[in-house]
Amino acid sequence: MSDKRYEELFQRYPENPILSARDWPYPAHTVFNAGACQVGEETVLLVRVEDRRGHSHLTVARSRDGITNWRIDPQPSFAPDPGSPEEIWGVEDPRLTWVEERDEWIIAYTAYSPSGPMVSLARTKDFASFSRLGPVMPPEDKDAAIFPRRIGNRYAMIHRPVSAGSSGAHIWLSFSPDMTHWGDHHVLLHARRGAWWDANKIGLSTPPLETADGWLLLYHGVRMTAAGCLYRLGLALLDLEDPRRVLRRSDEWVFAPEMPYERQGDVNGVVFPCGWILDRASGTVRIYYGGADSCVALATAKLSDLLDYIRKCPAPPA
Ligand code: BMA
Repeated sequence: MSDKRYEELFQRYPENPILSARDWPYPAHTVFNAGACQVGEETVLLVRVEDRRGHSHLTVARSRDGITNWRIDPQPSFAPDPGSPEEIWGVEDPRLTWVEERDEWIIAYTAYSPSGPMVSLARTKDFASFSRLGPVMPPEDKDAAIFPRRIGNRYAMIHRPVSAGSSGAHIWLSFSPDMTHWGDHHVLLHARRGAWWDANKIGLSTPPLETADGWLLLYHGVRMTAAGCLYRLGLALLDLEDPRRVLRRSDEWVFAPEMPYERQGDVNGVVFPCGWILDRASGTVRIYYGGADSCVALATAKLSDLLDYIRKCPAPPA
């Protein structure tokens, strides 16, 4: 059984960042926070691109090895729908889930409406054409992802609502019979308080990953400091058949801004993964993350190391 130290849990790709605005085939301010998935022999990233108005859209980048030789769509692949007031200020931070029973990818993304950010869903079979399922959570809500299969007979979604006057932003779990109507809302993980790295504001990073031990979650904690926010990552494990049950949660962060491309950019001190891809043959997970809201970077980890780590973490208080 491996007992990896913090420094050994994740390995950054030495030539990070793997994508930045310089690589873009059309004018872009920054590229970051990409959803990720494997489609046949190719890695597909759905990259958040911010234009020089400050509005974001999503563009597909494809690569055979998931690291180099990206083929980037020559124009925005998924742009805000001019007919949807919900996305008038852009579409951001997509999380991709293959839903086998529907034979399609479901994209959970942040629609930036003048009333605040909210959760919308779209679907695609090929990342060439997309259709919208529409807004599913009103503002303020973001950091959402769908589970790959029904729990019981319902779809399940993780998301992060923020309500005025609440004592923090927490991660929630909701259910739906049809992917459109969502209810049975539960708080899944509370932001901690005080000095903790994940005090006051947390959110899901990558979609839940099904493992024999449970649903593995990677989430971000936001530490407010006098110099700004620090976005760091922790792990949690949910019961496979009843994901409302949190089995484990890391006390310490497992990944944090350390490299120059994570520490310095449009927003300093941010690592923000929206996608991870498990290669079942090698047991390696590739984590694609935004660095400082200014680039896309890659880190890898062994799934067995992450599971060994989280198994040793405490069960949260009942
Ligand atoms: C969050 C999201 C992310 C962003 C992060 C740091 O609230 O909006 O898109 O990367 O802040 O700026």
